[in-house]
Amino acid sequence: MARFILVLVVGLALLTWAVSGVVQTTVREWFERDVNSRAKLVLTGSRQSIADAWNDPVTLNRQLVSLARDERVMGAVACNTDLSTRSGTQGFPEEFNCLAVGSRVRAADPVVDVVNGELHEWSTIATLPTGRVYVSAMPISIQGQEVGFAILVHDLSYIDRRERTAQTFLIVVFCILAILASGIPLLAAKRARSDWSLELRGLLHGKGKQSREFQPILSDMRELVGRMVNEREDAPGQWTAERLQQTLNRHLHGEKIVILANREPYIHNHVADGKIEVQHPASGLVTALEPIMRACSGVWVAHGSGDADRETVDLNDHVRVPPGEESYLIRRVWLTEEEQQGYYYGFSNEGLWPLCHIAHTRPVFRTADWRQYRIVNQKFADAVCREVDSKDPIILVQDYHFALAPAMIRKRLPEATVIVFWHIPWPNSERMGICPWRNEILEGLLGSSILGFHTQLHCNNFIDSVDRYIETRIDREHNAVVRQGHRTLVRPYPISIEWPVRWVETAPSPEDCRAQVWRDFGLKPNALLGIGVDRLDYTKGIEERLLAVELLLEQHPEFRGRFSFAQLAAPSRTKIERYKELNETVERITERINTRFGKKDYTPIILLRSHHEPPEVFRFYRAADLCFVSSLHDGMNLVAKEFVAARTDLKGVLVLSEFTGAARELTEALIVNPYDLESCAAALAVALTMPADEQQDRMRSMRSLLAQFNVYRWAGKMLVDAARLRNQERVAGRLAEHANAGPAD
Ligand code: ADQ
Repeated sequence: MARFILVLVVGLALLTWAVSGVVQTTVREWFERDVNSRAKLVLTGSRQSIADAWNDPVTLNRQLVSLARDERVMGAVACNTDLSTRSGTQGFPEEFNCLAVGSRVRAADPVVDVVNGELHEWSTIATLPTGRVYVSAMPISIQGQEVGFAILVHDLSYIDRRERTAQTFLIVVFCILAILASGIPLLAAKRARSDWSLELRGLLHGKGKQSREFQPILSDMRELVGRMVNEREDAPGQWTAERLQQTLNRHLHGEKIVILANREPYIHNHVADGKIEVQHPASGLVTALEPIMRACSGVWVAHGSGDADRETVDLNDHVRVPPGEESYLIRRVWLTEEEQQGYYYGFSNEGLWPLCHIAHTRPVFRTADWRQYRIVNQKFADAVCREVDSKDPIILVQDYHFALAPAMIRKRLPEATVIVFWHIPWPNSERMGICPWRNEILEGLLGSSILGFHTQLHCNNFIDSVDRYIETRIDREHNAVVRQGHRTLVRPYPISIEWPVRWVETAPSPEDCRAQVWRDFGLKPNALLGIGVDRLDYTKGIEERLLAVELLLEQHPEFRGRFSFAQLAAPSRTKIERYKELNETVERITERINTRFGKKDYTPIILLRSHHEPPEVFRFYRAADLCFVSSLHDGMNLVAKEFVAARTDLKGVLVLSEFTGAARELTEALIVNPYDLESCAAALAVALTMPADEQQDRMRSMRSLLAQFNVYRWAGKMLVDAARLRNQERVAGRLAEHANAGPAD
């Protein structure tokens, strides 16, 4: 619009300039012609009376005065043939006296018409200090004898004045036109815009009639708004707890978030002397989600698994956490032994967990476990629905324990935004086919609005499984699945850790941590320490890790007596046979290596089979020379990220399995295949001899990545996608209402 108006105004200015030139010339020519003919007329008309009065000076002067009475005539004069002045009016310009004009009147080649005799009619336009004048002269004859001539001087300054008036007039007209030309379109556009925005606003609020022309605009607007939201949220800068909170307020109006997860973030257990202690469970899911809950508040619905959990809840089974801070609620759900056995140990951890991880443990599917899994999913879904405070809440469902809950929640709350995050890998469709209840699992998950995985590969595997086993429409362009009119977006959201990590903020310096650990384990001053931190789980490749350490000591005698590897192994799922076996195997391998290479003052493998609270875990991270993550298959693996976060001193080397999601991001780690023991031992040797500046370079690069790609960004991306989806659904709902209300006029 601005450009159009500019072009219009410049065009008008040029036009006015051209027109004013033409007008000026034309006006001048008109007036000059007019004066010329008037002068002729006057002189011709008065020629006889001047001739009659020629010899009577008084009458002659009166004649001349009467000629000069016209306000445009400056003066008149009568001249003798000898060019002397016979009579004249006052104020006659001296420049055109009889002598000056006479030479022209007598000229052989006069400018104007020639009459008989010696004298000629003559006229010219001249410029005096007072302005332009028109001078005309005409011979006077008495009875055919030339006796002299008369001169008349016309004032032409009025022509200039009129020219200027005409120009001023034109400029005024131009200004008016320019104002009208720019103002009218502006007013019209403003009016139209206000009408449009009123209509559009009405439409978005579900009021008024929808014009047909709005249909394409609305869809464009939706896309544009989506893009703007994206761009805004993709804006550079670090994601923090505050930014996440602001995002929630801006896009979701600070709505209460409800998280459903099997594991609770704070477990109350009895300890000695009847006291109750709070424990932070060893769980990647809890590590990631707890900072989100502290930032956003809301309710975390989970299994109350601590032996003092019942004593610490209120009448609604709520407890406020974190202790001392109390920014959100845990809603504990109680499970019977039978339910826990079937749902948690059975279907979740003997069925789905090995199904989703390529770790060579055969999945076990029992009908009784499946029944409990369904019952417990319903129990948790009901608990979630009781915690919400609107008909369209935001519910974050976590992990493979709750594959059925999304559809159950949607049945009771059709307008809820259900975001599911699957923390473990999703197998390929062929492998998924092993599960006898694969269709129910897939249908349950498709109750969600957004389904997140760590990687695009897992998203693809999920979509392929849906494609292969159930009746749906797959929208590959938008990575979405549409089933019975409901749409589920399938998206990768690589999980991470908080940044900065609170346990690092409060930890002693790396030197102090090293000194403490060295003291605790009686390590020699020149000792080297490797660290592994895991739940005792067969997917983590702990056996392979210990075997690689054994091979290192075998192949590199220089590290014997010097290099120790501390494995922090939190007991996990201990009721399951495979985990018991793993525990025994790890113990056996440890004993063998320690017997083989250990000495009185040297223990190669330090096996710490217990849960460690985060400050202790971070003390080990900060003390170690290397951290070895050797998972056979891992959705992400947060231990790798925690180790990098802990190394504020830029020291230490990460040796990382290529089968973790983390290996895609932490590319400056030494990436290994845990099945290839030789290369793992070689990587350990490289790590233990890596120059300090190379360690720093690698650490710096990984730390800057984690600072950006932290868990607030992970949650922020999901919540922004959820907000966009909610907007789109609202607009789509209104469009559908309008469509149902009949065609627009
Ligand atoms: P997990 O399998 O639990 O997580 P991981 O991501 O490594 O694995 O997280 C483990 C967490 O438990 C870390 O915070 C670690 O500090 C803590 N931990 C481990 N051993 C401990 C011990 N002995 N004592 C105390 N704490 C201990 C699942 C998936 C992962 C995914 C996460 C998050 O299997 O692939 O990264 O969820 O999505």
